[in-house]
Amino acid sequence: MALRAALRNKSGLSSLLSQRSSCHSHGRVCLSPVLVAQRRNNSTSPKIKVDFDQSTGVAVMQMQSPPVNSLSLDFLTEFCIGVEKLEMDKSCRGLIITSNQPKVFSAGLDIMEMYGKSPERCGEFWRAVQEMWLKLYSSNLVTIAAINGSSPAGGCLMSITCDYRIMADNPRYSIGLNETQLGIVAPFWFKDTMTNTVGHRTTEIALELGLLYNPSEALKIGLVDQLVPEDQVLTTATQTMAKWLAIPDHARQITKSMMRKPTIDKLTSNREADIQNFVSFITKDSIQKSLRMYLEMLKKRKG
Ligand code: CO8
Repeated sequence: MALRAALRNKSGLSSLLSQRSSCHSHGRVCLSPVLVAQRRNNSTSPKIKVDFDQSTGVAVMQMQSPPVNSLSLDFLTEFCIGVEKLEMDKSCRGLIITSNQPKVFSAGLDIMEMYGKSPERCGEFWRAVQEMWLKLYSSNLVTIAAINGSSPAGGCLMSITCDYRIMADNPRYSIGLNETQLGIVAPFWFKDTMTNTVGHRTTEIALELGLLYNPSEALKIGLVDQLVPEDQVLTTATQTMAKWLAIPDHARQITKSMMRKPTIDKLTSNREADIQNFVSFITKDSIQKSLRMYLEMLKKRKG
């Protein structure tokens, strides 16, 4: 698949999309007919729905991959392409990420992508996870996570790459990096993103114990910025976005980059080694066994 091939390629999606979708003339980006059509309309792909309001410059991206928006390779590929398209559209300034699945923002990485797969496939998957993080953490857009359900592990990672987090005030929902509970280890860039959000000591405790926080606890430690009633998550995100967009883009973008660049550089300069680490770790028999037990536990809990 061409899109997956783009993720496999070190230059990532940027080159593919720039070849496919834009040309440069007199210093201005001109979009291909496909993108021009999408500027006016909402674009829908199977796992992601994007509503872009050109009058406000704000796009709402709804994750719609039942049952729990788990981050599979296909999901991540679509997601990255969606973000990249918005990033390339000069009229887009803000992105709100939310879920249209009941009770769940995202269940994190699709465990089935890490269980019983070949090393090659695991490597391809991990590159896509890295790509998602790089796209979001380095995005020039204002990014707001409208967390309208549980958000464990990779779902939490996705949330903490955003500039601001608004969560539904429902004690049944939880958020956190719970990797150790699965017998796996949050990679250094998950850890760094969490540390940048809530500080070193809180991250140390959270990661060692694989803690999942309810919304009040998450607010208390600064893992989310605001709690609102469930039916107000999206409207609050839209109102908050307007405040962020009142700041001149260039000043905000340079500030964001100043804050995040060292963390981003750490992964970009170690990307291949990080993929190798992931593949050799996840394909170990003992880790596969832990994942199997966790999957069984998920099924039993359901029953
Ligand atoms: N991947 C794949 N399938 C999943 C996942 C997942 N992450 N989460 C849930 N499912 C499946 C369930 O098994 C179930 O399948 P089925 O219908 O076939 O039985 C279905 O989705 C629905 O799940 P639930 O019935 O549990 O749905 P609920 O609405 O009751 O609960 C939750 C939703 C809270 C999201 C719950 O499903 C849950 O806790 N899921 C597990 C979340 C989790 O622990 N994710 C961790 C993924 S690992 C990760 O993101 C980072 C890994 C970093 C790797 C580092 C290695 C070096």
